[in-house]
Amino acid sequence: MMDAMSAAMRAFFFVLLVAGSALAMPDTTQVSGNVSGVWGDSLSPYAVVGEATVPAGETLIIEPGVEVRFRGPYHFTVNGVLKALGTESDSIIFTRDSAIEGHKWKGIRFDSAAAGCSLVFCRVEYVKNDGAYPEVRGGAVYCHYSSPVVSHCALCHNYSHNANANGGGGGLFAEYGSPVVEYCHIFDNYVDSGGGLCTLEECSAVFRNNVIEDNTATYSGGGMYLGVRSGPTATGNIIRRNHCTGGWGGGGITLWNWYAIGPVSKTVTNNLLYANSASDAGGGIYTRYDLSFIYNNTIVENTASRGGGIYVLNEGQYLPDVRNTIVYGNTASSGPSVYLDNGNSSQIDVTWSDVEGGWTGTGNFDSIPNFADTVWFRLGPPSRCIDAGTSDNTPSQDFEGQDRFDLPGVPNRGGGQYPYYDVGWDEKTETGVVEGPEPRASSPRLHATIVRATALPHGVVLYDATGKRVRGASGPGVYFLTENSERPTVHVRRLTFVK
Ligand SMILES: [Ca+2]
Ligand SMILES: [Ca+2]
Repeated sequence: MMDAMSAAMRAFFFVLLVAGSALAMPDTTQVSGNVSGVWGDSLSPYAVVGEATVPAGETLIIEPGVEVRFRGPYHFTVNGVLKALGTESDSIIFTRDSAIEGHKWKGIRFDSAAAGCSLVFCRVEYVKNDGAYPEVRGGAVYCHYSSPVVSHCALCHNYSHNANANGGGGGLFAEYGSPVVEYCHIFDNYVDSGGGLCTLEECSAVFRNNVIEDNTATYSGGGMYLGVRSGPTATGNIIRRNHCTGGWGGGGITLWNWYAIGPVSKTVTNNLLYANSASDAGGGIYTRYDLSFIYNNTIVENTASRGGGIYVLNEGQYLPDVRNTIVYGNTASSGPSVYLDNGNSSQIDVTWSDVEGGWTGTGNFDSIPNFADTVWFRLGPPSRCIDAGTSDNTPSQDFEGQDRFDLPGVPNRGGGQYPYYDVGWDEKTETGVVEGPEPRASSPRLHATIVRATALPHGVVLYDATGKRVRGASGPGVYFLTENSERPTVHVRRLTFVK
């Protein structure tokens, strides 16, 4: 009798176990090895159970709504063509399969990939690279002799770090080639150099209109590290609340070359660097033997020990060229605005700029910028920065694509010609976008966070695309949220609800 009951109970539990397994993995498609063709929503999620490669000569197209979930430390290597083309209302997710350490993966790695690769409306997260050099390089995306377009993506929660500080590029690492990263939200990455983005070698990447925030670098460049021999362009980016905890420093951006190599220029224009910090040098920008064009940036409220705004090390060779830039409200025990290392043998050219504490150079001045708000740092009248810049090689549009403008009633104190460029990343216009407290609908392109959410976290307030408060997401669409209803412009995020 006892034996019979035990057998019955064993059978009962066996049935439960089978049912449980089926529920845990509904309709999963397992993939590994060479992959190509089309991955569609109907077979999603795709579980990656081994190394996966898009071979040379092959193409993999991933359709909107697909989830690619990794079950181990596998590389997703692209030698051929990868087109992961999500949409604003239905993104593509690359992530670990479950929230365990063993499911962190090795990232999307473009290695001599063919032309035409692109990631659009993708979320790429929970990559962990901690091996030896060079394997450790890159978080979400790594590019080696490859030039993909990465657009409207969230690149977050990635890790690239080892004991020798060889890691970098939590969002993207590029060497050689010319990738484009635009309209992305790059946040909460932890690396050695370049918390958000990193370039080295002969790389002419373009990084534009991204929000790069809350990243950490242990060695250099909390937001970006634009390194030796590379000549990228960074324009129109918000770079805020990034940190460098050791090494050289550079809370916001590190720009470095090496004097033995000869001049290689980087272009850094129309960026906002706000509230970044470095434990040692360069709260906003750290520059080292680098001839960079640093035009029309707004560098405010960054902190460091040396050089709250900008730190310079170059022994007088290859001077950074700063124009039309605001350096204000930064703090450091030595050189709150600008610090020249090596007993002042280092030098920097600064002209047509508003530098707190003053700085020698044509057109420079020291005047409270009189910002209209503390999120977008737009200029409010009667800011001294209006019509006070130069048009000499500086960008003819501001961070939000507005043409430079001659504001009536303001004297032209700049060095260039009509329409008289402003100093800083913003051009003050009469009829432009909403100034001040309602930026949500005015610059939506700057917010590209894509989340899969069915319920709002506690304390979050949701707005629709017109700025009207809504009680809940009724379906797919674009929404904005704040995490603090008392200061609704401080933590604005754009949400795209999918499915
Ligand atoms: Ca102007
Ligand atoms: Ca403007």
